[in-house]
Amino acid sequence: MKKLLLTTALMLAAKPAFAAEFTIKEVTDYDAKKQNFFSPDKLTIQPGDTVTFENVQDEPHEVMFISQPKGVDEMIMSPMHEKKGDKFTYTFTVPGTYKFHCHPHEALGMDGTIIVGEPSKAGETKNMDHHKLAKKLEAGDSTMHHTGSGIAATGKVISVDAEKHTIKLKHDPIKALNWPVMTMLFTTENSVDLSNYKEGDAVSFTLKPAGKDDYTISTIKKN
Ligand SMILES: [Cu+2]
Repeated sequence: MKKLLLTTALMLAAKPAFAAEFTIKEVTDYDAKKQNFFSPDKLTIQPGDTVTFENVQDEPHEVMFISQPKGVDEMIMSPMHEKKGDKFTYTFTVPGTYKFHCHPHEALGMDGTIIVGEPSKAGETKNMDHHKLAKKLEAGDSTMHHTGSGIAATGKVISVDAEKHTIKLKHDPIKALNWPVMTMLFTTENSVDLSNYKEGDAVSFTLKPAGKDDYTISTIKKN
């Protein structure tokens, strides 16, 4: 009897008294140096704790886990958070290091890390290949509008730096990429002349894949 009580007491002690709940905000702040970010973007929690990702304004974000402990089989991803208050909650049970990004803002460096208990050691995590998944979806999507090897899109100019070949656009939804309306900074190919573009111009442009999940503008014209 005494031994049984002792065992029960040990089991209770080994289990956390309660699971904690955390919130990570999905923030867009056009005045900030980094315009799209998770806050906080680094978080340490304990197994059994829950994290809620919450959009704090009407700018779209989508959470995707890109690396996680090998023991976690599922793909952890939120639906597209289109508006303020949209949220996604996940309970972390497997210890280790989890890395995530916002899919639409990946190229803009919107990412973060959650450590559950202790960080994973080398070789204890695996990458989740959302890009492969996205390509598969793209291949089977007949609603895409491709011109040549590029992806056709439209939008409005927010700002231009012709010298640096960058242009900030508020683009319309781009179905081929599963992108909602977003304001994004794009780099163009060097052959594209941006010197005649200014704020407010309505434009059509073509995106070409450039590396991992980045896109450059290969052609642009005013509408
Ligand atoms: Cu985002």
